[in-house]
Amino acid sequence: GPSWNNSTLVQSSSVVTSMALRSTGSSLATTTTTKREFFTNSEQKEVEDVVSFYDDKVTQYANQEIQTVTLKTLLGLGRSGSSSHDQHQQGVAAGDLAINLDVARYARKELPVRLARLIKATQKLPFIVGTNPYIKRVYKLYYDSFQSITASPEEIRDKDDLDRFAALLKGLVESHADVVPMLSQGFLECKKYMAKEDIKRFLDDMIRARIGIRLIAEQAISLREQRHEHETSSVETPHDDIVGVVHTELRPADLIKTCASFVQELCDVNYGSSPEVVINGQTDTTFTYVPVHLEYILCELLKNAVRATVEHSQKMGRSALNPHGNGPDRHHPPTNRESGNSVVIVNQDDDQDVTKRPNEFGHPPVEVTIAQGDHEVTIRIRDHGGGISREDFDAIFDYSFTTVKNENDSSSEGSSSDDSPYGVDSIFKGVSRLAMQAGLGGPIAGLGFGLPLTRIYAQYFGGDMHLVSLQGYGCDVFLKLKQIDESLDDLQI
Ligand code: ADP
Ligand code: K
Ligand code: MG
Repeated sequence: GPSWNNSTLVQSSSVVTSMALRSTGSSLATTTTTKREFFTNSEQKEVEDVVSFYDDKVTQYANQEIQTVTLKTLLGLGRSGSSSHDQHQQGVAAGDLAINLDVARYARKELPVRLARLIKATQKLPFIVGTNPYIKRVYKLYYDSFQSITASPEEIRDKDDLDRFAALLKGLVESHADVVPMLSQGFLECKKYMAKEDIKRFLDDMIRARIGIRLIAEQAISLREQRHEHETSSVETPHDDIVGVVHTELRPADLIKTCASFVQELCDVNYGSSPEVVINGQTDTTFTYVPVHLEYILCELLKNAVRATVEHSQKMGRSALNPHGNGPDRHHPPTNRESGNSVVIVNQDDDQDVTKRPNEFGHPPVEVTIAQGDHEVTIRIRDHGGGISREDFDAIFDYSFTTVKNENDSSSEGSSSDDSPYGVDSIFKGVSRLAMQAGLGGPIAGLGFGLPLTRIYAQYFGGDMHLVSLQGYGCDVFLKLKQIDESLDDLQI
């Protein structure tokens, strides 16, 4: 394919630095350029040939077919015999080493292939995009992970081998924690070098691949951890309802509550106040799902909802002193609460409508409604944050689109560019700095990745997500999640 952006003349020292990094995965240096020299296309081709020599191993792996696995097999439920429920009870309760070894061996064989494909896909980005420090860091992470796994023993024969391999995977998964903010910042800086649709295609593919890679790795890690827990506990295993990455008795209300508290705190830090979150509907619902996926989705959607609510309050002039402001909500009586914010669960029979009353800060609550269908669970996240303007609406699912103002937006045209297009300084500026400092969960908004990522996660197991904007009033987000235990045989990882 067209590896490099043909129309772009590239600075030579950037080329060499970048090539070295790409081929050896050696330590990440930012592109420092002292003088300008340019490569022609044919010279670029020569460099490319040199690189391909070093990349032989990656190529060899990338050319292998991906071996998808059903979720059932990945969870170690694929062995013949009793029903899948009994199977996973047995699998976990017995700490079945054979099953765990199967999963680990599969991971050992499959992960390098999938990582190699990600590496190749990243190499095919327009050359100038590949020189971006953030993209390079992501590239290096994948390259290093590929190297570590392929350098680890191929055979996984016993418990010790398995433990060693799982520990390796655990370290790798942790090292990848910041990939999403890095990709976000990288592509924000590169948006003038690539068509929007190409960025979207690349990131959609990359993120889907990443979800698969993580599921495989986390499953290998978690089966081992559960076995350890079981071995050390003298009584019945406490985690019959957890099969590695999957939880068979997941209570959305509990997870919503945890995420809401976390997001409220984030909101308090950013804005000095936050709305209540009311959880209602079928709050006793439990279903089978991957908790980390649902947690990610809920946090992103709640962050959007609380941010819209608080910013809309500010716009309407609602405040602690004037909770009803001059906006359309003035007829609502204030909530009669003692102090601070809370998460309230309203039973479905409770007719007391707390879902619209502003708290003492003037923020109407965010309402999260749980509905249990026959084959799916639907979660509706409703805010009174003013909705989305028509101009913005078509863009909200684009990567990096955000209405958060970033004064250091390095993607703006006409920025001084006497050296590299990505000043070394840009690493320490803007949104990304916030993202890195905020740690888990990142900033409340500003990466522009929340909605597109959330939809990919929702769709990964056959669910979906829709956002409806009532402009001037608020948003409803409908999250439909399939009962994944009904389609374990069909879900391909
Ligand atoms: P970010 O939150 O980082 O800006 P997202 O992809 O999560 O990125 O959202 C993109 C944009 O969509 C937001 O910047 C905001 O303008 C708009 N948006 C998303 N959810 C809501 C909501 N519930 N109410 C109003 N606007 C929203
Ligand atoms: K977006
Ligand atoms: Mg968001």
